[in-house]
Amino acid sequence: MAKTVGDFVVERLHAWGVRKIFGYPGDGINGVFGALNRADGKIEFIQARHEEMAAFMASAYAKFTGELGVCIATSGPGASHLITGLYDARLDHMPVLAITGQQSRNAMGGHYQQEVDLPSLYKDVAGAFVEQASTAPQVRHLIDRAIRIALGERRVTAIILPNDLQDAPYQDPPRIHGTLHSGIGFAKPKTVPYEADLRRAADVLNSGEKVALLVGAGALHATDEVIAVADRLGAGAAKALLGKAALPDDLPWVTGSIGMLGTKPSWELMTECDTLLMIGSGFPYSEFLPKEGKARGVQIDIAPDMLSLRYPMEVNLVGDAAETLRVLLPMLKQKSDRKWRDGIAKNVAAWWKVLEARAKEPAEPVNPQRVTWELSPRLPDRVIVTSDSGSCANWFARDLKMRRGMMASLSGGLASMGAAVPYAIAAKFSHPDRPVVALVGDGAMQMNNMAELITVAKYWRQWSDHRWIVCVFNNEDLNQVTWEQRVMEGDPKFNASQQIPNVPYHKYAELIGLKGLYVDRPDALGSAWEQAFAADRPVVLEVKTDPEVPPLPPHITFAEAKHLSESLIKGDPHEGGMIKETARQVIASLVPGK
Ligand SMILES: Cc1ncc(C[n+]2csc(CCOP(=O)(O)OP(=O)(O)O)c2C)c(N)n1
Ligand SMILES: [Mg+2]
Repeated sequence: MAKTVGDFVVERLHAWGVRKIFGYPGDGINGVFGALNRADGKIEFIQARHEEMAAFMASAYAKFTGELGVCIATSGPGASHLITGLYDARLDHMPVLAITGQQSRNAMGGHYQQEVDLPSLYKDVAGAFVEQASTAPQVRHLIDRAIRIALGERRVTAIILPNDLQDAPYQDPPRIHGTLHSGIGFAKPKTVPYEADLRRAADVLNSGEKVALLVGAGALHATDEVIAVADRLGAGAAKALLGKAALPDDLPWVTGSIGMLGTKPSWELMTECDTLLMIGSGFPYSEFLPKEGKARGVQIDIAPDMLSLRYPMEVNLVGDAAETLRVLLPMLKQKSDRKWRDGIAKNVAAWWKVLEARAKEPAEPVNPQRVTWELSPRLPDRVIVTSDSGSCANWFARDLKMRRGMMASLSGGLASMGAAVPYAIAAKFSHPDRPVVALVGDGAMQMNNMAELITVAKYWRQWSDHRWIVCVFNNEDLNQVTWEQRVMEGDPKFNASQQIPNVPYHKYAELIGLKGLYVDRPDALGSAWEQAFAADRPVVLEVKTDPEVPPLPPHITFAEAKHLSESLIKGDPHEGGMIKETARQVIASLVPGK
């Protein structure tokens, strides 16, 4: 059989180093699937339950490996299903290539079945490069450009392949006018600022007396360098959500998460510092950074378009975090005054005690903070933790203590529900030897994570380490948003939109061949985690948690506190049960002035 365009696509992807593709089949892309089959395992195809989940997997695969993530889907509905997962990659700056089918070239423009204007649909999410192929000799440069642009610019790119073209004989571009002759390969450059700019940055940092660091995903590979710079500057460091694994939480000057899901010591660090060094972070909420003019700022980012966005920086350095900090370090003077750093460490130590007390507050039946509090000391080395969007992201951000060598991620920029289980599956395809834990709300389980457990049931036997645990926070509520309605809008809980059915997640796990555990007493949590980590197969650990424990920001504003009391007065359906000691204490400790 002559080589088809589909065969060439697979061969070229392989030549680029692609070894795994996440996706779902359909007749619009069968020409490429046939070629994948003929390639006899040169590229592993991983079958998701839904194209959106395949795109989340590709995004997470890029996060956990640092390589290109690839997803594939059929024309029409398959291609449109990919979109949310691709936006996840786009907003978190991950290199992902989407390959989709399309109707036959002869049918296009004819209101044909499953004909969607895919170049237009993909124009935003894959704006860096999206092309629909029309001839065989064009396909080579489409693949080469799509991959090089995705890797080089850390963007999403897309190639759309009409189904008849996939089956057409492959043809290299002829040597005539109007053809392209592209090649493969991309080597990541070493990006470091000029010395004069580093000196300007060093001057700002050397003249500060209270230096605060904010590290994000761009610093995940720069742990040693960040620690060395922080030690030299006597600084404290807060971590943006995607930078959770950039610094271990056992360092006394690490203040943990920042922002709505943040900690009090991070808030204090940012409000009291006189100098801010931001490294590899796109953390969005400026109100959690120093007041404009209160601190001098230096920022390091690999992407110029992320510089001086959230705070007007005095020195903006385009550079890789590790490389840049390494050359900056010798220019920094050792700070001798310990007062600032000792103060931060005192705040941090006190805060961990507050978190412990909050986790141990009684609740009905289990306090959700207790779930992550009990998990922290039991986390195995090298674990990968993922979280869904929802109230568990608060406990993931605040309560979970990361150690050196662990990884953690979630849908950061897009903050989409439904990402934790596909992320945790991609974690295993990235590092089959690492244990994996996913934290997920019940709403997100029902949305799509439950279906994706079937993917786990299909593949877990091929993972060298079988420890894969999803912890479900069953609170029969879309709780994060319920609290947003109360605190930010001053509205009572809207039962019609917020309440969700009770589902026996642990029993569902057993039905599909996984292990199910159920906990409805706080003192059973520790041993449940231990059982889950000791299991011989993936586990669904379902915990019945209390929806009345507020996942509030570390400082709520006066307006928010007022809204909250208004919603209570206006008759929240949970009014009776809600004004409990837990909620009252937490709120009291958060209202400024108390
Ligand atoms: C795709 C998507 N839809 C809606 C939202 C808005 N949203 C954020 S958190 C949340 C509630 C999540 O509920 P659940 O998964 O049960 O977690 P809980 O907050 O109850 O712990 C919603 C609706 C979102 N982030 N993503
Ligand atoms: Mg819930």
